[in-house]
Amino acid sequence: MGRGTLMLNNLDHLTRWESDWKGLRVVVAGLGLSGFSAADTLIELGAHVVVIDGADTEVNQSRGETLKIVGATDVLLGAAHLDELPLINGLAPQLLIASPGWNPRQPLLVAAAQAGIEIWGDVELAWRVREKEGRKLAEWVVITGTNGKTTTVSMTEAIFQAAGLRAIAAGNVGTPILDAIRDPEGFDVIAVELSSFQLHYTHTMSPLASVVLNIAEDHVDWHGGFEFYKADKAKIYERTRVAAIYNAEEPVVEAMVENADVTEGCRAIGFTTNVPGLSMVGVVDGLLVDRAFIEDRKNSAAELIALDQMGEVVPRHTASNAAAAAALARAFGVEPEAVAKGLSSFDSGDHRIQAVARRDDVLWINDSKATNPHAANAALGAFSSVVWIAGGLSKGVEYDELVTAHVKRLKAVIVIGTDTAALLGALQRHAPQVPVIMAEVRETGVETATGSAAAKDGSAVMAQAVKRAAEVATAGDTVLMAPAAASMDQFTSYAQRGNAFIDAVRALMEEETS
Ligand code: UMA
Repeated sequence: MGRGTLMLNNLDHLTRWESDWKGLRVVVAGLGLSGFSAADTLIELGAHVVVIDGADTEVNQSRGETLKIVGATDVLLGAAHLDELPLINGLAPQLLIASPGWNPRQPLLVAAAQAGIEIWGDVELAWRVREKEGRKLAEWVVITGTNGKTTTVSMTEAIFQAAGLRAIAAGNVGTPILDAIRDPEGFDVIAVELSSFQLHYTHTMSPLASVVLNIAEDHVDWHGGFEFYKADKAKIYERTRVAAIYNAEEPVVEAMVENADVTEGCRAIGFTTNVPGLSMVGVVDGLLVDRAFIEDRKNSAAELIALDQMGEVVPRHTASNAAAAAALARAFGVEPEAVAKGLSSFDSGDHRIQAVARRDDVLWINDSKATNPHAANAALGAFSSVVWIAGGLSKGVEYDELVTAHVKRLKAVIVIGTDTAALLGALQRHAPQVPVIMAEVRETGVETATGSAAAKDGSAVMAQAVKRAAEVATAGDTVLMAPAAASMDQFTSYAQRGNAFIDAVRALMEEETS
């Protein structure tokens, strides 16, 4: 490597915990889960860290105090700090760690890029400090996709644990990857869920196995276009060492593997809910089978699990996620018995096509996890006559395709959310005959006397939506709450939105019986 390259890329030597991080001047952008873990790690490593967050809230103040006590150089809270890069000990920063919520057009990130300062995410930092004397060095299997990431990462964790391995699910699923990395004992393997945001800021990761589950329009506003979103998702395959796993039913995903710069010797492995071809995991007669990781794969397949062992109803997308999780585990060397044990013990959790009640032959389904049109598409496709509760934060996506695909099954649409223009436009264009009922309660959090927003729990808006749905639903209909949008305009999370729906449906049932 020439001197010029060294100067431009002067952080290349930082590749393990014991590398020389001392005195490195770092700005950490964001004081949420990932920002806190990154700042805390860097301080422990001896770096000089300034943390910036646009929100001067009580939570951030208290987190900031904690970081100052352990040795942060400074913590800057409030919008005033978002435009200019701070000096650290009188000098320009050498590295900026961006939290996933920060898009690359933020002035601070633009300034860093223009000044030639490297920008990493917490995942890049975690990759570079994963090796530490005296700690077990974990393999990484990494998972992304528009939908199904959290289910698949949890299934993968369950399979690894069933195999007797020390394993954990981390990353976008909720446990920051740096927390998993810093576990004193270490892990045999970490199942890492990665969002497109995290992938954008990841540059040198070289996982054992990687998978893109599926691709559909999402987070377009953050990335500035669907093409950029896809390109960031595809980064997951770069430098993969053993198996680059793709959804064989989605040519776009397969093309990502074909174009990826993987490590020499890495295999492309497909997964499918159909009969698997050579080098694939798939389904034959209700059995999940492996035609990828067995010696005689040309002529035979190894049985992993009968799908009905995973539950009474196994929807197609669940079988698809199970196939992907099985492929990741098999790439690591897990035996078929452990795949079966892990998948049969796996509990898919709430808020995903979850039956809440059936009364007078009307089925009430909570699919709050449908935070984008692709996820809602799976839910809508499962029922024939639907009263659809939809709407929320649309994140810049289009609804035309979704409405066109399901117009025949829509009996009525109850619209919630504050950002309804895209959904209403699509309904007007493609489903003009379907009644659209607006939930008029517009709950977006209440300003309190102290100026802080009171918690928004959306219960009133959901109760109204459920009442309106009950007025139009008749025998044979399904009331489906699958908003195809994020929840944060009226609720605190998709889980809380789902719980508000469950509560409202139960309250309605009680009202009717009393
Ligand atoms: N902030 C600013 N300016 C900005 C954006 C954010 O100052 O322009 C500040 C906020 O005030 C806040 C902090 O940055 O204090 C929040 O950072 P963040 O939004 O990046 O969130 P974290 O708490 O660090 O959580 C992140 C992931 N969040 C996002 O990607 C938005 C979590 O995924 C993840 O679990 C966590 O890291 C640990 O890895 C959540 C998510 O919604 C579940 N993910 C999206 C999804 O799944 O669709 C991608």
